Amino acid sequence: MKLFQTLINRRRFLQTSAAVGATAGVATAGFTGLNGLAPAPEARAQTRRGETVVTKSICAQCPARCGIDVYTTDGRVHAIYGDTGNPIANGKLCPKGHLGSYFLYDPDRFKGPMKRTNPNKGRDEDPGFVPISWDEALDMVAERLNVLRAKGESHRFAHFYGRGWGSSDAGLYGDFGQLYGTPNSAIGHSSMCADGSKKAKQATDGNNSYNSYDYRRTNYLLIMGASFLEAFRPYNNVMQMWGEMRSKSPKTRVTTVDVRMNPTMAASDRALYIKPGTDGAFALAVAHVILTEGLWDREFVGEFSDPNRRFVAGETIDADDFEERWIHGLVEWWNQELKDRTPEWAEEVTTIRARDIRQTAMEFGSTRPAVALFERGPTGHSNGTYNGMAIHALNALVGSLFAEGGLGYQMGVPYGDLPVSANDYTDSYSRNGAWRNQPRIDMARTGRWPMADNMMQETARNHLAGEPYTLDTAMFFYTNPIWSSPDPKEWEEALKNVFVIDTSPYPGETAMFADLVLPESTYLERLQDSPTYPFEGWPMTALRVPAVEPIYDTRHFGDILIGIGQRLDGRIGEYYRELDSVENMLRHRAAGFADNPGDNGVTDFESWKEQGVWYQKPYHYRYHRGDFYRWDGQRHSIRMSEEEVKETLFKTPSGKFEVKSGFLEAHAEYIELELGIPRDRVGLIQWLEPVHSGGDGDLFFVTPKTPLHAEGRGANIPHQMAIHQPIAGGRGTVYLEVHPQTARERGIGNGDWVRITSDLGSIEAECRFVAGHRPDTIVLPFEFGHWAQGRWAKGRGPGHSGEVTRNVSDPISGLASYYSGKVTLERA
Ligand SMILES: Nc1nc2c(c(=O)[nH]1)N[C@H]1C(S)=C(S)[C@@H](COP(=O)(O)OP(=O)(O)OC[C@H]3O[C@@H](n4cnc5c(=O)[nH]c(N)nc54)[C@H](O)[C@@H]3O)O[C@H]1N2
Ligand SMILES: Nc1nc2c(c(=O)[nH]1)N[C@H]1C(S)=C(S)[C@@H](COP(=O)(O)OP(=O)(O)OC[C@H]3O[C@@H](n4cnc5c(=O)[nH]c(N)nc54)[C@H](O)[C@@H]3O)O[C@H]1N2
Ligand code: SF4
Ligand SMILES: [Mo]
Repeated sequence: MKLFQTLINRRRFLQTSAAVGATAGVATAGFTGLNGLAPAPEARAQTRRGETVVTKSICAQCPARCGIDVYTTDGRVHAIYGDTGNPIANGKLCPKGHLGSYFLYDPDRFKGPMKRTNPNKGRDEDPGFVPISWDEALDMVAERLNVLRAKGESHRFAHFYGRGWGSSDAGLYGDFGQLYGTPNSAIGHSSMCADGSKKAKQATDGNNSYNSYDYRRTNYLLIMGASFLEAFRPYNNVMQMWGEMRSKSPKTRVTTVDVRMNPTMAASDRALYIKPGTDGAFALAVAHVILTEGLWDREFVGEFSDPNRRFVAGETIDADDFEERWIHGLVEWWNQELKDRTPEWAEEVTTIRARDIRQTAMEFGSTRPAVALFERGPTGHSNGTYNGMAIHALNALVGSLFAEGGLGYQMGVPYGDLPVSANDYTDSYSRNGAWRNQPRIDMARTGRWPMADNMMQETARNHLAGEPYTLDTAMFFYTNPIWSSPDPKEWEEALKNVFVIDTSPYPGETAMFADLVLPESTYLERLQDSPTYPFEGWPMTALRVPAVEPIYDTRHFGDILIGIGQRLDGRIGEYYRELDSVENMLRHRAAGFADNPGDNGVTDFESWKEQGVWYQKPYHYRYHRGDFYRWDGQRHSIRMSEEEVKETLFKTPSGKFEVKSGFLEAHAEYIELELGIPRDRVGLIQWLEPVHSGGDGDLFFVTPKTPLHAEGRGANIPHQMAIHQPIAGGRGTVYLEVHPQTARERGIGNGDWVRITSDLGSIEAECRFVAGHRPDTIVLPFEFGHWAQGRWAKGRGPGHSGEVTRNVSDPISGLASYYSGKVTLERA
């Protein structure tokens, strides 16, 4: 295709080779060869072995953010290993991490900014990209934005992002929105990712966040719908923790609840197959047994005033008889919900045998410390928030929150301030312009989705309906909704008449609809901060240091945004001129380390660059026998008052762990309307039937992540796919995993080509028998079925799972219900 032909013009080539020469310090035969030109004579004559430089950087293929040592010889990256000084990597990487150089040398990469010449957009339309200079490209964006703002329509500009890293990219959005004047800076992809678990935590303990975990000292792990050995964050590290947990004494016992046989199920002590969408019922029954068997942590939960009293199935208790300690609403929860949630009841709902539920509950309740964790499995359904809350409440019942061997929340990084404050650069339009009265295009945080942080998947349909308005210009960073969203055809329609700016280095599906491509440098070419995702709780921030100068005419997203800002009219331009560059920002951020030296000696920008990471142990908070303690610099000795606990740990209205959620009660009317729960009951953690989408389908359809898959981004890496091939299918095909009985009932044989159909459409795949899955659930790994993204990514399918997945979401968290779809299966 014309599109993928080398688009470097002569000027760009000269810039490129000069830059590479500068990094390597020598003219290199290897690199110039890439551009198809004859190597310089000195280089050809060179006989000594190339010098290898090791750069500390950060892998960018998944949210684990592992520290990497990048080995560069004569300007070419040839090896990537785990950084021994990085606490997540500990010198190791997952298989994807080692393959990072393929992202750098991907032949399908955009080589510089491009402008679309074909006004028609569609899967079969060649965009007709032609190269332009960065100045032209940035001027073009600024001009559009200035015109919109002058018309009072700045809200019709939206930023969208997926994998943001830190203060030097996604961290720039808030100020941009406030200065320029748009509520849509930025719309993140979290509602297409894993917001369900965050909301379940916000609703119960007030922290809108994933957890940090103290696996090394955990003695029991209950894993529900999280792919611990394939995806759970931080992936490389949790695999290492698995090794520690399973070889220490006492060995951490593991029960896993999933809908299919995945590596975690296979490696666990007990694997329980649950009917999709029913995890809440299982967790409620476990809670029921913990209470009836008297296994709860009395110092955390509270106790009966009369020690002879007990929780008895079906019998209410008197509020006066039980004194609640750090839990709010337990008596009501028991009386109105839990007392009837017996294992026998749960067996009917979940299909898991009552005696397995009881046994799991007995083990979980009698082993300390014990942790219950979950991710997209239980939450990717219409009842996802309640499912998550029920699982998370198990941690409270056994006193694991902030405890040794339990779970906590990630501490922030003591960054220095930026050189300038955006507040000093506002004008009357940014302060009072009409945009202030406009909702976000996705309607998140409005009456439509009052509790959701983002609703990216609603954008396309809102734009198409003109409700609340239509978009004029949309800029995408590290997200590709035209492929990864549920029902992506909505996006294909919508983006036909929006001016689209994509910053992807790769020709993904969204880029194929772009009017302007401003390609970012790949992760091995850019400088970028990267504070950790929730990990062990203590603060940590890594630095991505370029291993090579950009090999093409690309820039870091932060610098692209600053470049646009500098070209905007009025005071905004001044602000971005003062901010100057990503490097300048990061130098100011690192100034915060002077008073907070890292455990590895990092005190400033230079030492941060050298070590690749700043961190400071330990975690500051600890729950112990009924009280919370704070770190005094030597030990956890400062007992925290109830007010301090409420401010820092349980950020709920009651300052306690809420099994009757004040957060949900504040939205009672909405929840009643959307989910049909009587208003006075919405706060209680409860069983709610899932609503499945997809029409008359008789099979559940699940599209999980695999170890060699990197969200939608790894599909054009031939080595990743080659290693994948035996498990998931390789070139030109993808395996749909089907229970043999399910297949035979439909006349389908192992290896047959099959069609998966929902009320939205059909996709095809190759059938593969997997006797380990539930017979009512078929499994297609996510990441296959691209129609763009590069020459190796295309044509493996055909069709991608999103195309048969309805765009429906949990009304509370807003998480797209990726795992609630039903389909039919037949021979193709
Ligand atoms: N290798 C790899 N790791 C990654 C990523 C990646 O792309 N590749 N991406 C990262 C990202 S963005 C995210 S959001 C996380 C996601 O991390 P996870 O949520 O752990 O990943 P999923 O693959 O969605 O796995 C969810 C599991 O839930 C199961 N499941 C589906 N429905 C149900 C159900 O109703 N009940 C139960 N109990 N189980 C169910 C699926 O079979 C699957 O095993 O992973 C991160 N880590
Ligand atoms: N059916 C189904 N769909 C799913 C899921 C599922 O389990 N099943 N999982 C969901 C989940 S958990 C997530 S997180 C989303 C992820 O989906 P998205 O939000 O779309 O995120 P990515 O796949 O990270 O984004 C891919 C885009 O980033 C570009 N890109 C790659 N590297 C870079 C870079 O260095 N810089 C820039 N600027 N861009 C880059 C790629 O070319 C591509 O355009 O998908 C969701 N979609
Ligand atoms: S776990 Fe994620 S960040 Fe770490 S090496 Fe693998 S892909 Fe890279
Ligand atoms: Mo995600």
